[in-house]
Amino acid sequence: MNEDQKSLILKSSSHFPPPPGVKLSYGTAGFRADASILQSTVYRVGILAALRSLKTQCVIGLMITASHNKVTDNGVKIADPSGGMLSQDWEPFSDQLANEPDPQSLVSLIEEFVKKERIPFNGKHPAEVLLGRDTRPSGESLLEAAKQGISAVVGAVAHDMGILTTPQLHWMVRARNKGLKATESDYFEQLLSSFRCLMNLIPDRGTSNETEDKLIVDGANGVGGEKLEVIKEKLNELDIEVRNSGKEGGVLNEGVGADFVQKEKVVPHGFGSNHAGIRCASLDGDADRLVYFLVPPNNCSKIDLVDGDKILSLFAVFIKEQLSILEEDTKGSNNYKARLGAVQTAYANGASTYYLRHLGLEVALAPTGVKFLHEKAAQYDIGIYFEANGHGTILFSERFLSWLEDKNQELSSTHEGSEQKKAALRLLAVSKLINQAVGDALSGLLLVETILRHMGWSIHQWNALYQDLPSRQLKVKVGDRTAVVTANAETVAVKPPGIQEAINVETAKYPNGRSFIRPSGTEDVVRVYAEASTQEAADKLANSVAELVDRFLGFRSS
Ligand code: G16
Repeated sequence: MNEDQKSLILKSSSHFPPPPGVKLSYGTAGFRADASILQSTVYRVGILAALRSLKTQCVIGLMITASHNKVTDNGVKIADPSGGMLSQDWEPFSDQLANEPDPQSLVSLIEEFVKKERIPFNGKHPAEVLLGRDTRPSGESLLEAAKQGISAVVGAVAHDMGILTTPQLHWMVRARNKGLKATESDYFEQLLSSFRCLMNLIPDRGTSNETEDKLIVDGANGVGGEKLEVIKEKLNELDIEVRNSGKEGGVLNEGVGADFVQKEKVVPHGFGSNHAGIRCASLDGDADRLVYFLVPPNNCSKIDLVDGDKILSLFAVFIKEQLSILEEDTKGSNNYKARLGAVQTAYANGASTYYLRHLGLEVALAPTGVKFLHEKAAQYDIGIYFEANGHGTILFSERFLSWLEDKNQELSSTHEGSEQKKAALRLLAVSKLINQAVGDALSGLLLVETILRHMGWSIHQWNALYQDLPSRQLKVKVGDRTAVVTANAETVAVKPPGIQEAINVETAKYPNGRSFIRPSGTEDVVRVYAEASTQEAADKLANSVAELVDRFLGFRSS
């Protein structure tokens, strides 16, 4: 770094002093806090994005969103060259960068990091960053702060891609770095063409199709509803009604959206008894999560939740079916036994894990956070990962895809029109429809819709794949949530001392009882999860574990 560069950062950072007494951490999915204190953080993440681009010599993404959090919060996260989350070994530097109060020390910190990482500052490949934001009112000014941070690195270029879903930005970064077309219309085009390809391959089963025509989607009053309207305009094949699109004046994530629906298990605003029995879905604030639900006819405030675990299971059934068809072609010269695996977190309902294992899948457990699940899923030929909250996708390895392309070619000459050929085409279409960078509610929704039609299933039949064990999730406000430290993919609390033993005593009181605690990485709370054989028992267990958290860590007064 030369003197000009250092003085540029020194000068520009003086416009973005960090708020005194605030310590932020990169967390589960980037920095998140009340939007009013984020200018400095976002500015500094702008610098980080430019450095990451120089280091990797690739295009990097910077997304301004706080996803499921309340509308007054905001946040910022980085998309790496693959379109995935920021490499975890850069997280400690991002925390230091965000929290350094002194401008001169900030410059020294950057200089040392640049040296340590051998980041090239030779001007040959200037940094390039794609910027996106969700619909939060604070997004526009935070985006300006990000641009200032990026331009504090000499020669760096920022491209404002406008209001996007988080997965759209991740998709664009991945596409750009693969040398593919990467505009928003290319994204829609890829989704729609692969969706149509799958629809054209739906078998004629000769039996009645139970899939109901209409789908009603809760857009969380966020960007997802807006983008789904665009898809809807281009699709004649699906009858979609979007509610809570943000146009009706509702507040982002308030009584609406996938996080609300999945955690509270009640109908979102704008849905009621007139929707009983109809297939409904809910997106979260930046459309990286998707859950389905049913409003039952008798008790309209409670819903039947069809969560991320069930989406995973539906995808697993379909992929497994296609792989089995391909494996029937034993005469072909080019055969391959693909490794299909699933990745879940401790929040996965015990019944879902049992179901997936029974289906013959390997099931791995990862800590909460897409970055952890994605890494594990990438170890399979086809890895399906989902959090119960609806965040997930299907990853196809390059090796498997290249085998599949060859197989498809081989079948074109020998078995055109065969079931094997159709299975190969279906898997190729899925790999294009489902976002390979990150969980994506819009592409996930289109895949669910095609699979239901492929199977000829109603949402009731899908929901009946297995029966969830009753569960309950609670949040507890404490003085310092970092006092909770977990191990074994968050199934065991190792700190504060003694709390796990106390949780074990409570859990043992309930048949099929299971409970764990973990500090949230996106909100200032400790989360409690409990499941048991009845809802009453799950509620009691969750409440008693929440009381333990309170007893060990103390209530915060605010
Ligand atoms: C983010 C992460 C998810 C995680 C969720 C909740 O989702 O991407 O992997 O499950 O936060 O995390 P925590 O329990 O640590 O608060 P989103 O949709 O908010 O970006």
